[in-house]
Amino acid sequence: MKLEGVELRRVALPLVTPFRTSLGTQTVRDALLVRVATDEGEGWAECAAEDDPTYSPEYLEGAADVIRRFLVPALFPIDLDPAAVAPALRHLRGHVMAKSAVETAVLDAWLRARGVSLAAYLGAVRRSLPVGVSVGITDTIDELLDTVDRHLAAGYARVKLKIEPGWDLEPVARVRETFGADVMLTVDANTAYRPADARHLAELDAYGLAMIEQPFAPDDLHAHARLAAMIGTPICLDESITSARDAVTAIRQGACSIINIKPGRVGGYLEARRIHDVAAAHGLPVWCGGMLETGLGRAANLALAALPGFTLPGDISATARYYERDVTAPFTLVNGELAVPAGPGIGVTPEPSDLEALTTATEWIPA
Ligand code: OSB
Ligand code: MG
Repeated sequence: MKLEGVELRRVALPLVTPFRTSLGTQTVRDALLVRVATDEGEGWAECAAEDDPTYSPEYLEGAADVIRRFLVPALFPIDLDPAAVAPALRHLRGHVMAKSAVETAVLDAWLRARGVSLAAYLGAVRRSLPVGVSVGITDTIDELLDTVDRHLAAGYARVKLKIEPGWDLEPVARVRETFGADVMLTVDANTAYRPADARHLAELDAYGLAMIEQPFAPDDLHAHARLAAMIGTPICLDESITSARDAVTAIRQGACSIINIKPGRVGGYLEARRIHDVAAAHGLPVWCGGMLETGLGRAANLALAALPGFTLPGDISATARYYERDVTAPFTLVNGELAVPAGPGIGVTPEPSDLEALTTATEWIPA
């Protein structure tokens, strides 16, 4: 397969409610979409990078620049197949989110041309999945309880509360006390704590959490391992894991017993599958994280989350939890589950009128 050109498209999707985490507040998802044109047809993907380099060192304009300036030119000369993309980009350091978007668009085009779904290609074993919801920090506990109540009524199988110093024990206690012991509840700190907070975090043990996600800095595996040794709640890593090698290192150090796999954060769906495989080999459960994806990223994440080791519900919520209008047809919960797209490639394509309405800029990178 030969690459003929790449379109980069900026879209802006207003969120139905602001999403506040320890990293900041988001009201709009500005996303970068990638469309590859090849001699065998086209493919789509979305880049996980956000406007600002807060969750990750990558950011949207930087991702667009590295794709335009380095990634696409490195792919023009080669005979493309999904497994050839990462090796062709290996001499370029970092930029895993940009690389993931390009690889996924190639994967979509290649699978589409062969009539194979991403789910089948990756080794999916389920056709629909129970999913979770990530709940931002709110101004009041009452507002949090209302939000959680709505999500549980909608059928979500797991609720994740964003926490930060000053918004942790009390909201968690109130949610647990209000909704009972049977709700699968987790927390995500997005690196907001310091190692000296370990004793405070250990108090979360009282609330039967299924995990605490990424309390400390991405590069501080040691602090996570020390916390793991002093609390009963399982530690899950998100920001710390950017490759299968990172995953093995973290597991060996005892820094986590669960991994949040986000394809963008690890360089793509093929590396994501490798992390799934090494986690399974070590007996660790994994789940699919989210980056407030549009329907393009959501479709692909559902395919990944249908692999057998994804035994915990992912941050893959219904479209209505994020957006009133998306670039694809909406994903809806049916009996608390989302269907895994079964069509060729990622299984969805943008709806032309929605795509046009949400687009803020486009750019064509010719061969
Ligand atoms: O830490 O998991 C995170 C969104 C943006 C950046 C980081 C994270 C998140 C979420 C939302 O928690 C997950 C979703 O897409 O529903
Ligand atoms: Mg997280």
